[in-house]
Amino acid sequence: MRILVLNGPNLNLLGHRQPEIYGLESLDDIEVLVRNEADRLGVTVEWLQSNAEDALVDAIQSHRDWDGLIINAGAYTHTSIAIADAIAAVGVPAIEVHLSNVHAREEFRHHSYLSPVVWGQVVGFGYRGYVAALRLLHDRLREAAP
Ligand code: CA2
Repeated sequence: MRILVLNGPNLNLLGHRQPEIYGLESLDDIEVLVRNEADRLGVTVEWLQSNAEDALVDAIQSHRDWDGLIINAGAYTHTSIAIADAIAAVGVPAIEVHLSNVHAREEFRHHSYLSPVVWGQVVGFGYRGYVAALRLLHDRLREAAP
């Protein structure tokens, strides 16, 4: 099973600023935790971060034959029809992750263009949300095609 994990703009800054919102872990720390869980589950993970919307769209397109996608699109969550279209177009089952509880924050973070095209969201659990999303996607994909 191959799962792409995509991280959007500014997530490379994690661990350095606003730890009260996003936690103390860096994106590299989270990658290690996800890779450890992936090894346990026997899942191959590709891990990418980009600040550029087009690079995120390109990554989704070029992994069109992968089994699953975990995406924290950062602020593009709230703005990007292009990323939503790419997820819908490739048809790869996806889970949306947010470190913070976006629904408890500013109004503009309450809407996600991605939520209609993903299986579900994991929101507000910090780095644990990535690990949970990996387990959830793995379990549901195995259920769909054992
Ligand atoms: O909670 C999340 O995971 C978000 O996707 C993070 C985005 C934000 O725009 C979304 O509304 C919710 C922001 C990522 C920026 O990360 C930073 C990390 C450290 C310092 C500043 C920004």
